[in-house]
This record gives sequence, structure tokens and C-alpha cells, in this order.
Amino acid sequence: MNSLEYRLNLLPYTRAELIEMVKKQVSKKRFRHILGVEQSAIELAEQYGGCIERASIAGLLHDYCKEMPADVFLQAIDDFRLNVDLKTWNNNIWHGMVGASIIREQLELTDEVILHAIEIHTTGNAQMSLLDKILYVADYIELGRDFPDVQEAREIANQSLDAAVAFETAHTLAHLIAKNIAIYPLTIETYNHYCAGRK
Ligand code: DGI
Ligand code: FE
Ligand code: FE
Repeated sequence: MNSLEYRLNLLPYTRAELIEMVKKQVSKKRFRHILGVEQSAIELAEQYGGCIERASIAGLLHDYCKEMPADVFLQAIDDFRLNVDLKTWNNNIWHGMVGASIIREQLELTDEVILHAIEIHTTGNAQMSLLDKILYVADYIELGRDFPDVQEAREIANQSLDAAVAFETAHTLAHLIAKNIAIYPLTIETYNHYCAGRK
């Protein structure tokens, strides 16, 4: 994907400049994951008729805030007047839900479609856009991922994006429940809508 050039002016940077900025924010391992998510997101956008450029930017930025310390998120929740209930969660929830606001400000990204996909990339929600689904699924199936059900998830994603959202959500929930980890309310919304057929 080295030939991809941004033409939509969604960001004041080239893709190469954006990649350098992301590289400075995260560990080598996470950087490799991020490049994998970008690649998978672009492929899903090609297959399902999404915007390639938005898929690339969302993939490259989705975990931009993943390694930021708790105090940055707690301050951002105040600064951006986000719901104070967010303070009771942790980095796993903050890096998307709060990260989107940090990215909007720090990277001068104003495209709300991309920002929303980043915001809910961990949890999903009941009304996911095409880009929301592309990023949510790409994060799960990128080529660097190696867990027991990943091959099945890739095959399902090749057939139906909604089925892939459902598969990922059911498996993530089962994993969280098995470990007695608290479920973020949006994750339950995603489950009710995409796995249990509630409108
Ligand atoms: O950032 P990544 O590791 O690439 O992936 P992610 O953003 O999808 O998930 C980050 C972590 O968040 C992962 O360990 C699963 C966890 N997670 C997903 N849904 C929920 C959750 N954690 C809590 N507490 N509640 C959730 O609903
Ligand atoms: Fe993430
Ligand atoms: Fe990720």
C-alpha cells in the first residue's frame, strides 16, 4: 500500500508523515499491529465499497492513544467535557472513547466519520456505519493477530461484514465474561443489535 496517496484533504499530512507520527507514539509491536489494521481496513473497504482513504486513516490512528498514561485520559475527559462516567473505566475503553477527542485536537482531524470509527473501535455500538464496521473487524482480523478463532473470523469477514461484527462481538464478550471483566454498555448494545437481532 506504499503507493496510496491521500487526495481528500482529510488531514494536513501525507500518509508517510502520518505513519511517522504514529510510529513515535507506540511500541514496535503495536506499530506493526497498526500497519496490519490499516492493510485489513483498506482491503475491507475495497471489498465492501468503503472509502479507501478513510479506512487507511482510521486504521493508522485507531490505537494512537493506546500507550498514553491514565492521567492524560482523566484530564482529557474534563477538558473535552466528556461523560464523567468514563473516569470509572480504564485504558482499554479510554484509548478509543477518549482517544478520538485527543486525536481530533492533536492531529487536526475533523472528519467525524473517521473520529466516530476510532471512538467505538473497541466496543462497537448499535448503529455502526460502514467505516465503523470496517475498523472494528479489521482490528480483529489483521494478519498479525494469532488467536484460536482468527481464521474463522477472516473467512466470515470475507462473506459478510455484519456477520463478522457479530462473530467478533460474541467472542469478545465470552472472553471478557470468562475473565470477570466489566462489560462497557456499548459492547452490550452491539451484542443486542448484531448478535441477538434487537432493532
Ligand atoms: O487496542 P487493541 O488491543 O488492538 O484492541 P481493542 O481496542 O479492540 O480492545 C482493547 C481491549 O479492550 C481488549 O483487551 C478487549 C477489551 N475490551 C473490549 N470490550 C470491552 C473491553 N474491556 C472492557 N472492560 N469492557 C468491554 O466492553
Ligand atoms: Fe484498540
Ligand atoms: Fe488495535
